[in-house]
Order: sequence, then C-alpha cells, then structure tokens
Amino acid sequence: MTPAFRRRYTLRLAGGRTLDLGGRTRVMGILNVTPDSFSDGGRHDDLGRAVEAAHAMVAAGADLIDVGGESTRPGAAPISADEECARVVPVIAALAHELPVPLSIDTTKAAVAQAALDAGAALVNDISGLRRDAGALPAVVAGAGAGLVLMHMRGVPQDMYAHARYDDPVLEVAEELAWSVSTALAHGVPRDALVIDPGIGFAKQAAHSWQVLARLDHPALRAFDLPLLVGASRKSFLQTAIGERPASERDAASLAAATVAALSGAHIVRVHDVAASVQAVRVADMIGATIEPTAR
Ligand code: PMM
Repeated sequence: MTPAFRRRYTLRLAGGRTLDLGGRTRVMGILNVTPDSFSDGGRHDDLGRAVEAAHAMVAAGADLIDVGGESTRPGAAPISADEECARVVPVIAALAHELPVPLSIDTTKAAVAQAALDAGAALVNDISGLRRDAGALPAVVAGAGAGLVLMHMRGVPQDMYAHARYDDPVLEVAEELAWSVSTALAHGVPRDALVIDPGIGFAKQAAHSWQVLARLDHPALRAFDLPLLVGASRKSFLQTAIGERPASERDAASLAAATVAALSGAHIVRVHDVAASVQAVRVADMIGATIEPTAR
C-alpha cells in the first residue's frame, strides 16, 4: 500500500543510510535512559533493560528508536554532557550493530551528539531546534552525514512555560522553525537531512498544543516542504481531554493523537506504546490512502 496523502522524502542518515518517508507512517519508539523522565523514569536505567526494551519496540514494529539521556520534564534539572554521554553512549553502542532500525539521539548538545554518532546513532533529535548549540551541533550533524530533527521550543525545559504566549501558535511555531531550518542549512546540513517538529507540549499551554495538533496541515508548516515528526505520546495536555491521569494511563489518548497526527500529514510519530501505535497509524494510513487528500 502506498498512501498518496503525504509528500515522499528520502531522509539522509549517518553511515550512508536513508529512510523513506511518506509511505506508511513511521513509528519512533521512545527509549528514555534517564532516572527522572516523566513517563517511564527509572524503568530503563540499566543497560540490559534498555537494550531489551529497544528490541521489544523493534519487534513491535518500531521504525526508529529515539534514545534520550536528559529529562525534558518541565523543571527537570539539567545535566552535564559527560553525565548525558555516560547514560546514552553505552546503550547506543550496544544497540547500533544489533538493531535493524536506525537510532536517533535526543540531545541538544554537540558533544553528546558527536559521541552518539560515533557509537552508531544515525540521526540527531534536537528539541531546541539548534537554539542551544547553533555554533557546534550543525557541524557535528553535517560531518557525520546524519539526519536532524528540528523541534520547536522556546527557552529551556526549566523555564519554557514562561514563554508560552502566542497570538497564533501555528504561525509562530512555523516562523520560529524557519530560523532553525535556515540555521541548519547555513551551517552545511543538507536539506534532505532535515525533519521539522512543532514540539507539542514544549513552551505551549494545553490550548496551544491542541491548536498545533489540530492544524498540522497548515500551509505555514506545509510550506517548508520537509518531513514532519509529531510527539504527543503521554503528554500532559491530553489531560484537558481525558481528565487528570498519570502518564502511564494516557496511552489510549496518545493513540488517538497519533492517529490524528498521521492523518494530518505527520511522517513520523514519536511514541511510548509502539505496538498499539503501529496499529493506530496503519488505520490512518489506510484512510489516507483511501481518501487521498492533497499530498502534504
Ligand atoms: N518530546 C519529548 C522529548 N523529545 N523530541 C521530539 N522531536 N519531539 C517531541 O515531541 C519530544 C522529543 C518529551 O517526551 P518524553 O519525555 O516522553 O520523551
């Protein structure tokens, strides 16, 4: 089945690899190796369990595994590059040559990205959209020929809600992502390495996240002509729809959000519950292929 409702891209990855996007929705499984991550904190904090969890996600249908060592929980304490490397590099090194899918490194720091790419990661997922390390991170990505996810955020996780003021969230997110894209390009990262992400829940009140999720097909986002990644899994904004629940009890809402994202043109969804999300996005792919709206 080849859904025609999304534009197709061939994403450049390190090591001369590529990933086709725009056919079936790609599912990125989340592997947080942090002691304090808000949704699965402490569960993957030793190497063996992290490796096992990654294999389980691949067996469940994950197309990519995103390894993160620094919690992005609002108010989480920042950690040093050395501490972050100590958490993620052994996991990436253990998985890179075993897994049949690419690994991404969720970091804002050039030193961590470099160590992760050296250990076998294929792309860098930067939640700061290069705002944290515009000087060094793009050169690391370009040097490795890696992919680069540019996510929208304002400020840093510690103060991001102080910046959650928008007149038109989608337009402002797009304007600010334009800076990230042009910065990446200006520093030598090729266009076919880039993915954009509106950063659901980052420097956004719940209403802003809903507006972004509802308008993923907005012309301002489509105008980038770049693949789109969306991460809504277990995020707190979902509680305005389902009532207050711990992160571990938000999976059904997360599936609904992933389905909406896929139908609105997301090429990649970033999720915790891989097996169920694969089923959900396959339904979206089938609907998309059946109704074939304008290609995103
Ligand atoms: N969300 C989190 C962490 N990293 N990266 C991208 N590209 N997009 C996201 O939405 C995103 C991210 C926070 O969620 P987690 O702590 O459950 O991983």
